[in-house]
Amino acid sequence: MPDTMMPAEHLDAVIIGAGFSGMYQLHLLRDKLGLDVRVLEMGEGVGGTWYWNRYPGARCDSESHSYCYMFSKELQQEWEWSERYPQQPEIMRYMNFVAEKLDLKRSIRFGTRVTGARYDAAANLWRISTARGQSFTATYLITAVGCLSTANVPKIPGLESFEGDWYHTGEWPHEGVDFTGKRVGQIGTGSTGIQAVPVIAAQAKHLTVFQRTANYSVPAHNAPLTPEFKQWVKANYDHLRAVMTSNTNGHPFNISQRSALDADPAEREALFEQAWAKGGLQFRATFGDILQSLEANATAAEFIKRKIRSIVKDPATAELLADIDHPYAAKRPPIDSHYFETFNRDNVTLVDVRKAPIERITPRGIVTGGREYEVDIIVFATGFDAMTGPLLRLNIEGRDGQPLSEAWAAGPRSHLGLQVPGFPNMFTITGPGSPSVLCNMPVAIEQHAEWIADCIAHLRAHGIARMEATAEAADSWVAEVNRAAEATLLPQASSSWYLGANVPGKPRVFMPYAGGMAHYAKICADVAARGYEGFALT
Ligand code: N01
Repeated sequence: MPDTMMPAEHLDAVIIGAGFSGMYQLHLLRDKLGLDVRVLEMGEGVGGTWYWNRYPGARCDSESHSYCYMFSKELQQEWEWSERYPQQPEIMRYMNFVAEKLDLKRSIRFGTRVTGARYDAAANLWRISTARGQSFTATYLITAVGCLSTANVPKIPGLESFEGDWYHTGEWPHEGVDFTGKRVGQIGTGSTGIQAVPVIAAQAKHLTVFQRTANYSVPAHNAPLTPEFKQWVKANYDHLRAVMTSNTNGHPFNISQRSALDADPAEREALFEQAWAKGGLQFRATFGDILQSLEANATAAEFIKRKIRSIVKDPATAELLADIDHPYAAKRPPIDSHYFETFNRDNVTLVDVRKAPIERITPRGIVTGGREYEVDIIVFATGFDAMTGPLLRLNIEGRDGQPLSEAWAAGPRSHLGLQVPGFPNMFTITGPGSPSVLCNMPVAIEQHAEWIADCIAHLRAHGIARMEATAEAADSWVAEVNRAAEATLLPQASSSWYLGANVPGKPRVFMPYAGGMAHYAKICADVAARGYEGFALT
C-alpha cells in the first residue's frame, strides 16, 4: 500500500531529527519511560548536522573528549577518539556506534522529511505529515532539528546562470568534491569557511576567498591523542562531567576569574602567548572579562591582530585580514588549522567584498568591484538561517491553526527555549532562548533532553493532558535572554547570526541565552521543582 493511503500511526511522542539531541531524547523516552516513540529523520542516517556538513576540513571545534554523550559512563569508556578535535567522519562513526549500542535505529524513520505538524486541540494531539505522504499522530512533539541546519545561500543575482558547480558547505555532496585543477571561489569566512580554506587551497589550482567581514581565529593545534591522554580521559570521567556541567559553556575547562586589566602588559602578553600555543576555544578563557569589558576584550583582539600581521607575509592581505570590526568572540570565535598561513600560498587570493559587495554571478564567475573573477566552482560558506530557520521550515501550526512563523513574526518567543505559548505539548530541544550554541552542544542537549523526559514523566504520573508555556512566562524569559545578552559584548557584532542579522528580513533578536549553561540548568531545575512554574498544566 503506498504511504499516502496508510492510516496515521499513533505514537506517544514524535521526535524530529536524529542528531545528538533526537537520539538521546529517543533513548530517554523509549528506554527509560517506556513510551512508544518514533524519530523522523530527513537524512538517510543518524548524525544530524554532521550528516550534512561534510565540507572539506569539517571538524568539531570542541575537543573530542568533551564532544560526546556524558550521560553514560559505559559509552564514554568504550569509545576512543583519535584526535584532539574530531573530524566529521569520526563523529559519524561515533554517532553510529551510539545508535547501535542503544539499539536506536529501529525507532528512526530515515529519509523522512517532516512537511507539517498541526496541533489538534479537540483531540489534544499533534498531526504530523511527511514529504512521503505518511501521517502520524502524537501526544508530544519534540523538535530535535539543531540550530544550524538550514543552509543560507545568499540571493546573488545570476547564480542560476553559473556554468560551473556550486555547493553550500552545509549541504555538501556525500561523494565529495574534487578540486584538482579547478579555480575555486569561496564566499564566507566564518568558522566553516576558516576550516575549509586551507584544505581547498591544498588541492585547487587557485582559490579566491571573498571576505566580507574579517574574522579572528586562534590555532586549533589539532594532533593525534596520546595513549596517556586517552587513559586520563577514561580515568577522569566523573571529574570531566562535573566540570562540564558546572560551568558557563559546557567545555572541560573553566574560564579564568581574573580580569585582563589586572595583569600588567608583559604578563598579559605571556598569558596570551601561552593560550595561543595551547590553541583552541580555551583562548577565550584566558581572562574572565574578555566577553564583558570592551577594554579587556581589546587586549585579546589586539593580540590576535598582531599574530595575523606576523603570519601573513603580504602587508595588504594581512591588513585586510586584521581589519576586524567587532570585539573578539562577539561572533562565535573560529579556530583553525593554518588558516592565516594559507594566504601565503601563491594559489590563494583574498578579495574584499566589504568595500565592494558581490554584484552578481555570471556564467563564468563572480563580479565585485567591477571585476569578474573567473571560477569553476563556487563554495558558499555563508552560514545558516540559524536557530529559528530549522523550526520554521517544519510548518508547525499551534492552537487555532496559528503558524509558528506568525507567532514568531517579531522574533522567537518561548519559555526557557523549551516551549512556545500556543503550542501545547511541543518541546524544542536547543530552541531559541536556550544556551545551546553558546555552550558545548552535547552538554546543552543532555540537559534539555533530560528536562523534557522528566517533564513528560511528571505529566503522565499526574494525569496532566496538556502543558503549555504561558505568554507571561515567555515574555519574561525573552526579557531575561535580552538582559543576559546585554550584559556581554555579544550583541556588538552587528552582523552576527546570533542576532539573525545574516538573513535579510529576519527580525533582529538575540536568540541564544547568554546567562551561562550551569545557571540556566539551575533555573530549569527550579522551575520544575516549583511544579513547572510558567507553564499551564491542564
Ligand atoms: O557561518 P557564519 P558558518 N556576501 O554565518 C559570509 C558553527 N560551526 O557556517 O560576517 C559575502 O558564521 C559572512 O559574512 P558576514 C559555529 O557555531 C561549528 O561559518 O555576514 N559574504 C560570513 O563570513 C558557527 O558560528 C563548527 O559579513 C557573505 C560567512 O559568510 C556556525 O556554525 C564548524 C554573504 C558566514 O559565516 C556558522 O558558521 C563550523 C554574502 N552575500 C561551523 N553572506 C564546529 O566546529 C554571508 N557571507 C562544530
